[in-house]
Amino acid sequence: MDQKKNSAGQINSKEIILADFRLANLSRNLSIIGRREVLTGKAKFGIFGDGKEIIQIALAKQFRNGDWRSGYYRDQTWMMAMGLYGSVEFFHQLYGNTNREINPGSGGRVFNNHFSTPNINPDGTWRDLTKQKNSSSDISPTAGQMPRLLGLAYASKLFRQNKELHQFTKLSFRGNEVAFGSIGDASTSEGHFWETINAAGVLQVPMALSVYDDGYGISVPKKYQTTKGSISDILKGFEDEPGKPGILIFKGKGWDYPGLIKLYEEGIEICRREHKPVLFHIEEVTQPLGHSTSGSHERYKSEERLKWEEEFDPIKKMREWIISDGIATEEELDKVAVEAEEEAKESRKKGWEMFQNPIKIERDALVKVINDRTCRCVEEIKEAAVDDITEDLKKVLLPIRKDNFMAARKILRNVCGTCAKADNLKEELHGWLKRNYQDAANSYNTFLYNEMPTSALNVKPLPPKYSDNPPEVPGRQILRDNYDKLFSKYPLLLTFGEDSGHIGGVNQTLEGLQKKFGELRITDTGIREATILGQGIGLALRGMRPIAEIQYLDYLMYAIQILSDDLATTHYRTAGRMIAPLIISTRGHRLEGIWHSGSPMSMLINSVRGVYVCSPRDMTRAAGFYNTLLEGSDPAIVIEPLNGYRLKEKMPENLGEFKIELGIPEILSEGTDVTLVTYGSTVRIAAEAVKQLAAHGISVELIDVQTLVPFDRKKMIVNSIRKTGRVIFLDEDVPGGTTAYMMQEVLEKDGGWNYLDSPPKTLTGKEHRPAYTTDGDYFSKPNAEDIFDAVYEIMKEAVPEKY
Ligand SMILES: Cc1ncc(C[n+]2csc(CCOP(=O)(O)OP(=O)(O)O)c2C)c(N)n1
Ligand SMILES: [Mg+2]
Repeated sequence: MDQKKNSAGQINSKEIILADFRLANLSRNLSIIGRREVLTGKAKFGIFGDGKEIIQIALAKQFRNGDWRSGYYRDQTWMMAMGLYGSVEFFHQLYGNTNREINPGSGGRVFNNHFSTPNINPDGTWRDLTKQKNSSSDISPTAGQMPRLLGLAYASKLFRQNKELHQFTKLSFRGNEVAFGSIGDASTSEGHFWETINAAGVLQVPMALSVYDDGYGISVPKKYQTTKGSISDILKGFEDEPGKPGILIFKGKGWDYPGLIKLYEEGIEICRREHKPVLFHIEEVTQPLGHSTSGSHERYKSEERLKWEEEFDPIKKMREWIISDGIATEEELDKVAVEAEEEAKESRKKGWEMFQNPIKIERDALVKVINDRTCRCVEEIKEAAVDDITEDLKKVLLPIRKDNFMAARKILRNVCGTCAKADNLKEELHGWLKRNYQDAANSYNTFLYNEMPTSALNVKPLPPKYSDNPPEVPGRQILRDNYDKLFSKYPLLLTFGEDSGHIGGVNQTLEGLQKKFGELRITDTGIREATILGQGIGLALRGMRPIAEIQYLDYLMYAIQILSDDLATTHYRTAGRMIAPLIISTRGHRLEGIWHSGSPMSMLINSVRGVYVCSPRDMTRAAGFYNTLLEGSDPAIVIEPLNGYRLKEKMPENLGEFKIELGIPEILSEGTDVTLVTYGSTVRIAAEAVKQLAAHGISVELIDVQTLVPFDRKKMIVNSIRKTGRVIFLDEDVPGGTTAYMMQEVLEKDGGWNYLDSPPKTLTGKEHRPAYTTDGDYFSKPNAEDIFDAVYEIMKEAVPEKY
């Protein structure tokens, strides 16, 4: 290899430098062509990595097998430099190609330049993560990548410091992995950024974050984003000092190829060796094509800025450096640049053909079905409509599947049903639609939940076993002793949260366990719900089994963005190739006060589809859910009933073993008049009302749904309604909240309306947040008397002569 010392004193081969120059050019050309594809209507939206090419080439040089990335939509060159993204794939992403073989990162489900690598095999088993370069899956919300980045870095710390984990050689090589992050300058204004930086400093984790400072967040310049206009200046207080561990801050320039290579080499070496968080503030970065295809930057950048951006274009600067250092000639570089441009053009062509061909094949098959029809309709208007729609379809210039389906469904409306079955166009069209809908559903409507053998839904239930005379203990002890078994059973299990460590949780469910299992497994964290969640996601992506503690359900709101945008969509947005089996443990219901209600369940279930939601009525059930979830591989939330920690329950003998099936309600008392459906803490109040109603001759079937997602997989509630003919849905959420959800599941989805003899009813909390004190609670949430009256009223309406 032709080696040469460059002006920065580094040894670099000409071959590598030219390959880097070629990649930068290729990437830039892809961005330019990609933008054009959107502006000419071939793709819907585009966002690109122009201006950030050189930084990412330097950065990628330090990325080793086993390392992790959590970045954003500017990282195309980085991914290409690591061999994880090809130039044709670039177009598959841009067009939204749903073929998972050729567009594996997202299967066309998300915007372009959102990446991922698989962490599991198709059967759900873990891949050898140390033998591949790993990228977590990008999300579009700015700074949304930060909480997860913390978790990816934290995993390395655990894999290094907890010797018990050294056996998991496919997950980590003793924690030597760096978690690389990237973020734009403007996104550092987000709270997630600051929460993550602070937590990384506290935890001392190998997190290497690059801030690409191009001076703008879309059109808004830095002076509106960052105090003093410099993120590294204002982060100074976080900097490492002797005896006061913090973060290391490096500064570089986005166009300085040799400087950036050196900078990253130095910074990453320390980060990897010492597990020190490092931040690279990369200034003087350009964005030659503007923010995205949604607008042009000439609208907001001054003439002067635009001129500067041209002058400091990193590719232009790299070229100047290569020439001035005598590494290659202008002609050599021109040749490389032309080759790169050709590859980009060629890739576009291939990508477009691969996107269009299957759509055209689908269309042609449809047209053939119509043209081949032997039976003509006697109604001329209908015949003409069929022909017109078909002709219009053939004329569509840039066909997408929607055109085919719209045409097929409109034609269907105009086909007579009078032809013989054999040559019946209606039948043919139905067949075409069914086949192709199935295919489209596979492309767009799969992988919300784990459907692999590792699904928690496949875990076999095992009832709690009791001795003849089981001791009755406060519920929290059942959880604690169950955890004790789980921590012995699963070395990869850990839990962390506010007050979880030293004191063993605010409700003492982890009492004494830190002492027994160590601070790395039962850990206190700062008050930072979003990054507690992200910490859990990062750990789960790396094969650990985290239980992230959120002190109370109401505080989950601080983390709902990460929970909803990141965790809940991980499996779906990677078209099934990543899982993050994070368990979130929290407690709720029956608390008093506006911010301690524990009630906003519909907020949860409607924003976290993709995550299972368990709402156990007592601690035995809660423990059973943890036991089930740890045998499966799905993200889930367990909401422990807050007022149940001190209530006595029978202590099972098979702690750590008994398991409760997800999605299977339990009938707590059999009845014949009314079915009463509820969950969580309200079960106890309902049981009290059921007793009172029995004394007045009304027989209620009380059903605890146990898990809200999945919901009643065996239609047990409908079966109950068949018997009673009446149903009431009860909880302490807002009107139209979770009771409405349950009602839809039972009456509409499962067909329960068929068996109703009385109108269905919901009984919920008031619309306002619940007020403080027992009285506040009594008048804010349903109580036993309310339930009594509601049920009594149904009966009175049904059998007025009796009640
Ligand atoms: C939470 C959120 N708010 C707003 C947006 C819309 N948005 C997308 S990119 C962007 C600007 C980001 O700027 P910066 O972080 O500097 O990154 P750059 O695009 O400049 O590389 C904005 C406001 C978003 N995606 N997410
Ligand atoms: Mg920016």
